[in-house]
Amino acid sequence: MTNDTPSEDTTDGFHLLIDALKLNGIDTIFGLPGIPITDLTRMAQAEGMRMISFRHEQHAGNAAAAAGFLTQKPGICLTVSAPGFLNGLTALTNATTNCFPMILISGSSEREIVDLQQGDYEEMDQLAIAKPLCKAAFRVLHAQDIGIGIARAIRSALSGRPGGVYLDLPAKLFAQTMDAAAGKRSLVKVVDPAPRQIPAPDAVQRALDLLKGAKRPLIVLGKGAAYAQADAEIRALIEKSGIPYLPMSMAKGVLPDTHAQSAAATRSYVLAEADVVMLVGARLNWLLSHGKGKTWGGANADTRQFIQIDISPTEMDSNVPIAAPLVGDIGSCVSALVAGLGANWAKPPTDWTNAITERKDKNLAKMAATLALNPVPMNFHSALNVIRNAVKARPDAIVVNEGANTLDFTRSIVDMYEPRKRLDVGTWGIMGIGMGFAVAAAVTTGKPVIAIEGDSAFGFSGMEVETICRYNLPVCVIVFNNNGVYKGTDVNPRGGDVAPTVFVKNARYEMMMQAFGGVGVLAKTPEDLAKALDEAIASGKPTLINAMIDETAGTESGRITSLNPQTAKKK
Ligand code: ADP
Ligand code: TZD
Repeated sequence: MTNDTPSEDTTDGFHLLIDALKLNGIDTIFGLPGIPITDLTRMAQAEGMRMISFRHEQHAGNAAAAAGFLTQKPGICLTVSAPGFLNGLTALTNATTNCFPMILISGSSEREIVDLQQGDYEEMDQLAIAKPLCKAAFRVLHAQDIGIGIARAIRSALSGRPGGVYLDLPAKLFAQTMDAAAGKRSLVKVVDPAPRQIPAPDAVQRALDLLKGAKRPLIVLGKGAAYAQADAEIRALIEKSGIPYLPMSMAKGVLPDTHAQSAAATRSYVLAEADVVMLVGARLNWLLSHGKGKTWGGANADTRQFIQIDISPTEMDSNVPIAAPLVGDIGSCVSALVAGLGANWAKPPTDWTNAITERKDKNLAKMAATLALNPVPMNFHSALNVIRNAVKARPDAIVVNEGANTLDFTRSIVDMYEPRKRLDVGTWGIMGIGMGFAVAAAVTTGKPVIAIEGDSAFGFSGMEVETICRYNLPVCVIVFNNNGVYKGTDVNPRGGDVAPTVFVKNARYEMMMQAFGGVGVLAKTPEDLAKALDEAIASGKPTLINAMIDETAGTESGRITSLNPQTAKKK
């Protein structure tokens, strides 16, 4: 092996990396060029890969994570060393937290200098820093190991519980050359990167027995169920069993939200009253109040039993005892349950399903009345009513959603009709995923994307509207502009600076899109919003609609006010 320029008979680290990705069906890289990976980005493009360049690595990383969730192939994020790596790391860790497969590939400085801390350009021991923050981390030092390095990264990201993987590639590696034929032989096409995990028959039977005895059963679908792409099996389980179900945020659309068995419109009732709850790709974390406390109170609080389907055995008993753990991949577990229901399966008692339907109808009627109002200025409901209708007309559109009130209201008002069409702040409730997720959704699916953004949330990734314009992506960003974080009415009691949650009033966000050649529209009424959104979806042009929302609408932290220390103290 030498460091000569490759000739016809030789290859180099750059090309081995590109060939290894392509061999594994990866055709897109999200990243940001610079030393030592600038040439890599050029060569990837020259070799026919899609190279999507961002303005900040965190958004490239978020794009890779969303691509991973949508496609079941690890999304690739490529960054420079130290600062670029750190910018990408938040996205890698967020992906790991959400169980999305991605690989962060960062160039790094010379090992000899880094390890002696002699002050190299962008010096940092990146591998050590990444390790505790992701699912797995590897470094490749020799060109002939690139094939194996990529294979290990792909398998680590996809197998078992999916997650983020870090791959450290020192600058020297890229220029190393080796014999082309040997290089080709060194590449690995990963066979069956996410092997099915068949549940044990006795575990299936235990779950079925519990379901059979239930008087008030409930199924909770989480984003693992969306990721698993077992849509037909899940529908069969819900419909054959007749059990009401609740979709977690990103599981909306696995079955259409308008499905008769959806209990989403009466969430608190079913959580409090269910006697047997089956979790399908959903963790009993804070988003489900840890499976205990007031949310899960009600008549069956002390006797409620849980069935949990998850690929990760250690998820069981994480918060409350799991009476029937079903460890395996969702497709296999759900098929086994459907097969076990048999011909004589008795649907749940009608006093339970009727009680749910009754409450649901009442709540939906109440919501319809609120949505029909047309207050001036526009509020969350009247604006979201427009988007609700737009998504109904284009169920293939992908909704990206972040903010506090903007998130909570969108989740409950905008129905989803197809699986994996909703991407949001996920397990951490992180702000800043908006434009990265939107770019990935557009690039990987080609479908229209509607990004529904609080004005604070939008600010975290707003510069990427240039990226959206540069690649001419069919993304319509709707900024819910209420002049601040949560709302725009806080006042500094001492005068002087504005309050910490307040922004420039009536900011003209639409001009940011205009600055890069996209369409920008100021919308003060639902009619303005509907017209602009229809045009954006029909034209596919990058669009930003600045939706002016009543600055007094909304509550502190949206629906999680109770997590604020001051509020918690008062309780
Ligand atoms: P939500 O936030 O929607 O409630 P979570 O992210 O908490 O969902 O839970 C997703 C769960 O799905 C994780 O525990 C993960 O291990 C699991 N999971 C992901 N993919 C699969 C799969 N293919 N089969 C089984 N479980 C899966
Ligand atoms: N920083 C990061 C990375 N993630 C966060 N979740 C926060 C800060 C705190 N935070 C929230 O939890 S929501 C939110 C912040 C700053 C913004 C809410 O304001 P908004 O939405 O304008 O986006 P609404 O609709 O006006 O409430």
